[in-house]
Amino acid sequence: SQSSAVTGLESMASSSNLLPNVRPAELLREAIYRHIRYTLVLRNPRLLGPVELLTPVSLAVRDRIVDRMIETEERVRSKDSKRLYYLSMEFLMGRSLNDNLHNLGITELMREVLASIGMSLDDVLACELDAGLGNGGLGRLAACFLESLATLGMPGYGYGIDYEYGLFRQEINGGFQREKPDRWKANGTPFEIGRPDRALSIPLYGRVETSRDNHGNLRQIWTSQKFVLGIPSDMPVVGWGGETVNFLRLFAARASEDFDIEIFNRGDYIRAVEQKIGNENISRVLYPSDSVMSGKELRLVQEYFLVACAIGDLVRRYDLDHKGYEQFPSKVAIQMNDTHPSLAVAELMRVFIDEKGLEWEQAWELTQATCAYTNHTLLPEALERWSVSLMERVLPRHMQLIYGINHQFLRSISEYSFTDPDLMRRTSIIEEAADKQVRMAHLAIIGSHAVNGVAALHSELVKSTLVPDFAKLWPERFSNKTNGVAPRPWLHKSNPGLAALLTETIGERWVTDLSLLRGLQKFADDAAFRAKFREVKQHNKNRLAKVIFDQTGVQVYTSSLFDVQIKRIHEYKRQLLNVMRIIDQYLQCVDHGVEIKVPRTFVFAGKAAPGYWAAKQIIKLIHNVASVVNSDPRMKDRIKVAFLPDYRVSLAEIIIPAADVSEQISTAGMEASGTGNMKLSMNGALTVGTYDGANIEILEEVGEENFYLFGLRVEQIEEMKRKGLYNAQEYYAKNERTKAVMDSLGSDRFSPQEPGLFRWIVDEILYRGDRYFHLADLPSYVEINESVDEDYLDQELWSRKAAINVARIGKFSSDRTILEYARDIWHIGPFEQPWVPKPKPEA
Ligand code: B1N
Repeated sequence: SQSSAVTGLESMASSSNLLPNVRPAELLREAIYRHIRYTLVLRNPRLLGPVELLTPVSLAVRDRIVDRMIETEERVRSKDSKRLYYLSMEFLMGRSLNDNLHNLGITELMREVLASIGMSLDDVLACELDAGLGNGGLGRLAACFLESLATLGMPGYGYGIDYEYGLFRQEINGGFQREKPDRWKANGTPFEIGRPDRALSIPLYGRVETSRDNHGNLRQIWTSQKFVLGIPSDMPVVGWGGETVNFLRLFAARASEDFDIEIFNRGDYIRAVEQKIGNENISRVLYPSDSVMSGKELRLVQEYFLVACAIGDLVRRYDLDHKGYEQFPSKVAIQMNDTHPSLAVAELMRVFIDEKGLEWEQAWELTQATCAYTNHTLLPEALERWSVSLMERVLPRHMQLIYGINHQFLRSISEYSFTDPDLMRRTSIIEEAADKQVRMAHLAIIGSHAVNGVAALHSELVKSTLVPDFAKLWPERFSNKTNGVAPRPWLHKSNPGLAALLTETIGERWVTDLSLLRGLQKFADDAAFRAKFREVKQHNKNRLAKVIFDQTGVQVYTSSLFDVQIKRIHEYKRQLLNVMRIIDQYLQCVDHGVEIKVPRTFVFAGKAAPGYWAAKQIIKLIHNVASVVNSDPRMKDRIKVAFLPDYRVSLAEIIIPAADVSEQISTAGMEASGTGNMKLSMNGALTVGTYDGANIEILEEVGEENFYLFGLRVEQIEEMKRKGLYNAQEYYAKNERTKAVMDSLGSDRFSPQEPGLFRWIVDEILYRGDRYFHLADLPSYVEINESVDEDYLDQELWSRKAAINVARIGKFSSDRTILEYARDIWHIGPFEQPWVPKPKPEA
């Protein structure tokens, strides 16, 4: 692009002492050569392969980014701007080099430079391992938010953990998932800038003593703690055009000299060193479940480690330029990404009271005005609760503060006890049970001035079903912030064909103002435009077909409809429903001679939590169905099923642009938002979806004639649950095809060599209540797919619908989401960036 190419050029001129009229390509090549020689100490650049070139190429790019990062920091600091800190246990950043080149606008320049030394840029990019420091949607949302913050020129920073091992690598063995450690740092991490000088010492364990301070007041002193060091590294986050470069600060745990002085003093040197090593485990590995809380002590310690590092760091930064804390909430906003960092509430109180000497009332006012909380799930098994006894041992001072917060809260609502004597029990932070628990969502809500859900329906359900008491007490605190995805990585970069077509049709400004895609609307009726649109899709499908063949050996037809379901494997996301529909089509074809009119390629990808047995069995089922269907000559190759292993950001970037149909089929009320749904529609896939999460809003935007809606609504599901009306056996008995599908699972038709393997599915659905309503939704799912087939046969009709999806998807840019958070919750402003739209007044 014109503007970004200029930016790239300037960037290099400003970071180099060479004359500005030296060609940028030469400057860049010189920088790479310098790193090959002086950083890697290698002699002959031309003998290096793509893996060896990745580091020097990345470092040459990083040098240019660093200048912008320093500049950005000077700008924020000189204006004393309010900063937003996004606290998250997960950031799914994916590959950095490509993203950074792209946002700097120097991808083509780098391609040229590498070509001149006989190297392919794409080969080098492909060598980078993903930074997979997250499980799925929640972690990727955090990454998209950082990209949007930088693109919008806002002072917003991520704080996270520098996991040595990210989410496990998934291998498939005989159709079963095997987990392998993800050594993502194995080839170095050129985009992590170490900041050992900013290390922090984090206290853990110990006990609380009461003593008197100089004024004779009682003070609680946390003593005899153990200490671990938090060592920060910064990952630069480059905004579009490179004007603003923010950072994600990740902390690694290192043993501190004085972790447990007593053991050293006792002279037990070996045991002391062992202890030290043990404490470096805090940042060793990401917990691999996104739906069940683990309850393990190490996870609690991780959560506190993140919170204490982040708050220690941001308070230190605040202290550099400010006296006193009155101004704190007008200079600092803290966003808690789910409850995982909700100890921030207690930690801020501890810092204000114990370290800064503030009184309780003022500390509380500042804490509440600073913190805000986003809820991402209603699933009861994912809601965090920590046992009081564990918290008392690991964080005794925090437990005491939480009791104080709870006491003050319960007193404040005591007036309502006359009319609602149960209110205190329901809203208390402490759940009174045999083993007392701390309800982290209650702590987060009470300690925040703003609480939000991630899609309209979800935010309503938060208020009506998750925490109705809090919603009634403080209605003004609750709001919705529908999720979004960043269009630079998920459209402009990953789908260059479509991006070029969009730009040639409506100009380039859509990249930073996605609502402008509306301008495409009229071209959906233009046959020449649709032909080009189809050509782009075909190109992307050809590319995916090669990847499928390389990864799985399955040969797919590039002219078939590509139907994709890519997301974590979970019963509520209902990959099983998808498989049942495939089985139905297969049985209809081979047992009843029903012709399959539209050939389809079913693409699955996703990881199962290692401890989630049912999810792992579903992966096995997909493989077994694939092997039966793919090899049955009676199918005449009309259906192919492929499971792509090791789903991750860089694989999503290849699958999404190639999709014709996007499967978003969760049980209504269970998917908080979804974000893959947005990425797929943005890339011209049509959604087959339930009335759930952000699907509802996508449907509202694209229009029901451009969306394949099916299935029960939340209200229907809630009513059936309430009245005990749902009986899967009735659906089984009254629907022939449903019965045939279930029977095939019970009769080993897809597990001839493994008798009984899928009997559990029959048990779960027919005899254990079918918690996810598979059988209720199967017939309407089958039916809607017949409409899909019919429409796909008319390629002009289909591409019109697909183009309209792209034209009307603008709402789901994370730029829009971030502008709403900034306006309603954070109250941070952008620096002047030419493209930043004025925030729309609230409706
Ligand atoms: O967060 C995404 C949403 O789009 C998805 O609908 C939602 O399922 C996802 C515990 C989670 N909710 N909760 C988690 C992740 C890790 C963990 O340890 C829970 N992830 C979501 C973004 O809003």
